[in-house]
Amino acid sequence: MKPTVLLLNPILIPAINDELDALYNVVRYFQHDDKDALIREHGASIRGVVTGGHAGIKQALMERMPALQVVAVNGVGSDAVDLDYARSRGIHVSATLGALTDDVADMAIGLLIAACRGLCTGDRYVRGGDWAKSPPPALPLARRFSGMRVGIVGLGRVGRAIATRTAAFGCAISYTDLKALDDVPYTFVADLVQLAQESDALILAAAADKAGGIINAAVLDALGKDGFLINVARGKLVNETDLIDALRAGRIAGAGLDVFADEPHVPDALRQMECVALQPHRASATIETRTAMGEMVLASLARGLAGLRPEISLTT
Ligand code: 8YV
Repeated sequence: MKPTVLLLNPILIPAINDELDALYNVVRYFQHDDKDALIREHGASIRGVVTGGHAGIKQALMERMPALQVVAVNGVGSDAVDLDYARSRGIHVSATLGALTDDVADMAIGLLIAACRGLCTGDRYVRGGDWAKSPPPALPLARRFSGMRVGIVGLGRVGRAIATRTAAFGCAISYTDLKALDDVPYTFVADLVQLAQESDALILAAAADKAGGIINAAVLDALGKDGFLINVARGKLVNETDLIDALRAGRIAGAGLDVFADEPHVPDALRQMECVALQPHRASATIETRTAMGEMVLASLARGLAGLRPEISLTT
């Protein structure tokens, strides 16, 4: 009999879905309205779970799956998984480390250019017919990206990939992390407020397991009226109320956001601001990366269900 695997979020690559269906009895959680009844029916037989980085899985749901052996996170963030509980039961929790690095870094650069050059505003201006109606250009001048002083919060895989990209744009790069890293040529700044003060753009690439709310009014004020905030990590790193206040009052110049505190709900205030470029948590959403991630998920499930440790396990 095929092992039962619970899919908490859709996988968008058809070939990965086909492979999952060929190997497992796949229960697609997101397709069912009565989720409680679904788990009552299948909970006892579920041996594997596939979830997204943002969705994760809580202890309460894992508790209803006594045969659970492996949780394959289709993403790199593990902040939404109750890792201690999984560890206590010997459940492997894998993540797709490395697979999405380049795409997430690309998105950070895209959002920064979009925010400081007003790309979304320009697009709306042309698309809405305003250009033809009101020549000469009625849009304000934008800000230059090349040569900006960039501060990176979290110099893990994604942070480093952002650094190499910004270096190619002639940017001066500083970063903060738990400690200075001795294998990078960038300037370490321990204090986040000081990093913000010395940066034209602050780019968030940190894990959010323990760092909730670190971007607050003090950090935004240090970034200053010409500064941009870019977030491709987790919404909860930012105090969204403080961010909205700072943007509204012109205490920072703009923001580029792929992630939010309460996805998919984005505050109206942010949706209405021209100085903000928005994305619906899509930094890893390319065919290439989602295929690579899906293959890692398949490999982790195969090993976990065979009683072996997946190549990457955060708990075992
Ligand atoms: C994932 C993410 O791609 O990797 C993460 O932690 O948040 C995303 O980039 C998303 O969870 C899709 O599964």
